[in-house]
Amino acid sequence: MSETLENLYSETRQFPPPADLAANANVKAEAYDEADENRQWFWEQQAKRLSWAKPWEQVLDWSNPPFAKWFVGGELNIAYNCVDRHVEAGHGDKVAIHWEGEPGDTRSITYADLLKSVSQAANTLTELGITAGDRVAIYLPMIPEAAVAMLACARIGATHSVVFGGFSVDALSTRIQDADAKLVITADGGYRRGKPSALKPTVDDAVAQCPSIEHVLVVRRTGEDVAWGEKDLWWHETVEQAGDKHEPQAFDSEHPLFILYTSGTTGKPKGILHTTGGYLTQTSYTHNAVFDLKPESDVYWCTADIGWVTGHSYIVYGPLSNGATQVMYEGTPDTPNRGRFWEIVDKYKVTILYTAPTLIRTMMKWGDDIPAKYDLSSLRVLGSVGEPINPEAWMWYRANVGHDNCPIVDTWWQTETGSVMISPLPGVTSTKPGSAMTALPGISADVVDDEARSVPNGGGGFLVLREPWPSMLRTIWGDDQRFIDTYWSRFGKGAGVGEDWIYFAGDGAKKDDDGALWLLGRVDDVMLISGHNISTTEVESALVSHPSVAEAAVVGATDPTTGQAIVAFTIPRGNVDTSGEAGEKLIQELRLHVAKKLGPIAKPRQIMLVAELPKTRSGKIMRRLLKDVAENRSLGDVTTLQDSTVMDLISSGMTSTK
Ligand code: 6R9
Repeated sequence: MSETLENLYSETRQFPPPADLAANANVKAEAYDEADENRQWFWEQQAKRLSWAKPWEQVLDWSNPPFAKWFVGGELNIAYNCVDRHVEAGHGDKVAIHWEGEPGDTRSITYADLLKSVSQAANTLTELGITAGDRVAIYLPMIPEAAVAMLACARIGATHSVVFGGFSVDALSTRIQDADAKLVITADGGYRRGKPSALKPTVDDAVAQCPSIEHVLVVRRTGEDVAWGEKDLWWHETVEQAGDKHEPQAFDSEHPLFILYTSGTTGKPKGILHTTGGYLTQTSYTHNAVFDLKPESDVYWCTADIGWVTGHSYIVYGPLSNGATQVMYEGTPDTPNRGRFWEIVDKYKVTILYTAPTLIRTMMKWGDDIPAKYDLSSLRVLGSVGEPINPEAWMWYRANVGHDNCPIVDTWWQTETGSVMISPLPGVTSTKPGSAMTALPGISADVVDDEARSVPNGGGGFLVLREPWPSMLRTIWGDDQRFIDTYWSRFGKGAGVGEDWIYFAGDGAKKDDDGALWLLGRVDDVMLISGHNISTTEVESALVSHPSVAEAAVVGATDPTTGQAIVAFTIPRGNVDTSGEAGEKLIQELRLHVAKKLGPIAKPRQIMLVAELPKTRSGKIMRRLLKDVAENRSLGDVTTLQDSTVMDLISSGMTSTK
């Protein structure tokens, strides 16, 4: 049985960078060679983007692998780098955040305003007894206070642990307990789908199970009634009344900055730990390089939630360390109508948009006529993150949002990597729809077979990282052994082979004939069909390339003859007739379409037409649950689903579309 992936999909379209963007790009092609010549020297140059209170003595200490230390002996304050220094440089009046509430209320926050709020919050946290090294849980909607709370923690050296505002009591309390947090910062609620959505009751129930919590700091957002206990304090009665001067103290480069939990498919959530100097160096560098950020003229918008790593690195730390002006939006893309995103792009003249494939496919489903109603001509760079982007969704994004001339940067990275690792550079790379292309300068990514041998162009296997990088996770909070077992024991020294430590990312990937990288989804999701390893991503992309399909999720279900068989859940585009015979006809057509694109081995045994797919809050399809449906099992853990009613919809639709 071969363990490497079949290489089924081929793509020949290619788009060079626009000439004017290439001519003025922040990062040019030479960067790759410079970094290849001397990786540590390269990262040392990038660290100079930041303001250090004390210089480092050593770039990288890798004497105790896989535990890395970057910029050893250096000291800096993250909040100073993200806020104060821009004010000191005369940019106090510059807007840091154009915030747009879902009901239409807005706030424009300058760097001077941000300095005031972060200083006040830092003073309040200190008064509440929070000191360097303490953990603070943050459970907030997408309001500016979320960024302020994170920066205030960073300013005083407290380690934040942000938990998605949609997670349940159990998810919140296990994360608080694992981190042993002393304080929770939350809100009465936030706005979602046109209504206030309460948060405080969840916190109350969670805190009842968490004796470590001494105080709960509550932002008033919706004004709805909340129960009030003795640990509770209002943000507006504390932070907003506090002194607005606060002297930032420098912390060691390896001081813990945050813990962020990733759920994974099995076991308890892993608390991914990030530290200070290396993390900020790489988020700042990549935000500048990958988006070609021009802080004086760009308006940047990342649509992620702050509870996802993308919100940490590319709403808070990357953009603010670079002095960017950005948009932050509280709500859902279809409130009050399906044009809300494009209305925001038009209103703030957004130039750089960073979003997820799930949203792009949703917009495809809603129809081309919606973005066409708005003026999107301000856009100049488009980004994608979170999942492989199907080539047809990429093409749709380029044509309907990027007016056929914005480079698309498909950025591969993980909570664990802290910042972007694989991506085109918008002024350098000729992009191919669906490919994340190449590792960034200073990053060593490879695709290997099951014996850690680099696969040749045209081959497929496992994505690995061969060299440590500045924003790498330092460990799993409280569990060094699990850190070693999960990421470092599959290949290389940690697996008892050779001298090198090799990071196992858990993703399947292939190199095309030109050596460009294609991400193929989690290795756990790979299907084994009659002895062939086939990626879910490739079959999904083949389905999405049919004009009637907006979105597809594919799983391998146990099959008596083939071992596993392909079962596809497919969302038709808005205008497609799926009733009765038309639906049956479409299903047959789709099966043939996949066989034609990828070969008969990839032909789905069964296709179901569905209205929605189960997704996490960061938009990743939960194939594990679909597999339960396909194999007629009762559903596993659904606590991290964005919308738990989706599974009822899918299970009940099963029989009629078989
Ligand atoms: C940033 C983030 C990490 C996993 C990762 C991979 C998938 C993310 C991707 C991508 C293909 C991309 N992923 N970006 N797959 N192309 N551009 O998403 O972090 O939530 O920890 O997820 O997401 O499978 O391993 P996280």
